[in-house]
Amino acid sequence: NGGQTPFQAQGLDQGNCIGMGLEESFPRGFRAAGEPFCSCYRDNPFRQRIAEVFSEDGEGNMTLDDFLDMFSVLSEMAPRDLKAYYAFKIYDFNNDDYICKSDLEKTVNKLTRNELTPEEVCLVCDKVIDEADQDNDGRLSVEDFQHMIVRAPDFLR
Ligand SMILES: [Ca+2]
Ligand SMILES: [Ca+2]
Repeated sequence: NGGQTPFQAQGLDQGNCIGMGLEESFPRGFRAAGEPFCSCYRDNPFRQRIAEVFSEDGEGNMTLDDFLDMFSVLSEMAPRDLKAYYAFKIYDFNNDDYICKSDLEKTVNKLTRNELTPEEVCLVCDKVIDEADQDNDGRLSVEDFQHMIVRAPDFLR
């Protein structure tokens, strides 16, 4: 009896029950298509924000359609303009259609996983706005942003 798993050792078939529950929570084809995507999505510091942007109610409660939209935008195949559009929405934390300095600070903090000091973050944000702000209004419009990512594609990753 040396080959028993901890589950079997407890006398119940618990391992199998748990496995079946997980299996049924996703439709089979959908789960297979989403699997590699889900594993990188789980580590994404923007996970909550992405869910907010793509959910119809804006609060992160995603329907299957929302999820499929998100999946197609985040996939390798999506056109760059489309990715840029959604990246802009994700970084525009207060939804006012501009990326201002405080939006950018949140973005930089997430991108760097809070490894920079507040002073460094401030410096980076000033530099980004300085370089990308085409019309000098101190904030980034979609046009400013698209100009920026042509030069700094890291923001789309
Ligand atoms: Ca904003
Ligand atoms: Ca601007």
